[in-house]
Amino acid sequence: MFKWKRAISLLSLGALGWAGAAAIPTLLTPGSLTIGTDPTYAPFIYLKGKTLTGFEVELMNEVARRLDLKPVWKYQPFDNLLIGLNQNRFDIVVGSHGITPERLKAVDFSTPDYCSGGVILSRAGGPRTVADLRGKVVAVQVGTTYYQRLRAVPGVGEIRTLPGDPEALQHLLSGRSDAFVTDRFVALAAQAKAPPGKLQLGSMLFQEKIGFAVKKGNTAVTNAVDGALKSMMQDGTYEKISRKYFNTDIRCK
Ligand code: LYS
Repeated sequence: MFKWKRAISLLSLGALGWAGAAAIPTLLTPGSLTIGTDPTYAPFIYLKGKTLTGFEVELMNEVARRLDLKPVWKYQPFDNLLIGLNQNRFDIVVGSHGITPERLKAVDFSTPDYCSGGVILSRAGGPRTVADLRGKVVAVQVGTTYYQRLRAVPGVGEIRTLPGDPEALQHLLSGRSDAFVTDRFVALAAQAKAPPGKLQLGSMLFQEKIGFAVKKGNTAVTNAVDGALKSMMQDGTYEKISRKYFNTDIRCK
């Protein structure tokens, strides 16, 4: 018996594969999606042993699957990611980048893949509000929106910029800083990992839309990724991945 269902699904798979490859003539390596990232940002992008994992990693691997592309991940420090993108090292950057007017001058962004914001994290008894930061030492990762926003807070004693999020957290845990400003979900994950009662979350300083960065004018990649992301948001895949990490759906409302 002729298997219609199978024939149709094979046909559409073929069409999808063809459409995916044909629709992105600007890929650095045909058939692959070369992705730049900094894997030090749990629970969004991190290494479990040698395996790269996290919310944005799972999202992008699924985007690549839907576009019939092999995801090839390359690691760079956060501060070099957008520069590397403009030097044609990657097709796309997955770095939990906030979509800001400054960054939009240098790169394009996908539609936001989640919404979050910067929060004050401190040791129990430490600063919780913006007013509490007066005269205090605050750790933050270099090149981030947290650094940018913190600079606008009047009266902060000292801003310590650290190369990575883990180093900034260490600064706070060891008492070299009074507070650490980072993403709310990163702070929640750090709090859960620390000894019970050691860390507390304070006020949210600002909210931001996060997106994947693509080289300016590379609309073939941006449109393909947006299309895959949209289908994942519509068919429940996005929500499933989001609930796995956060117990809630973190798409921008
Ligand atoms: N969302 C922040 C930003 O856009 C932090 C990004 C990830 C830092 N490892 O700068």
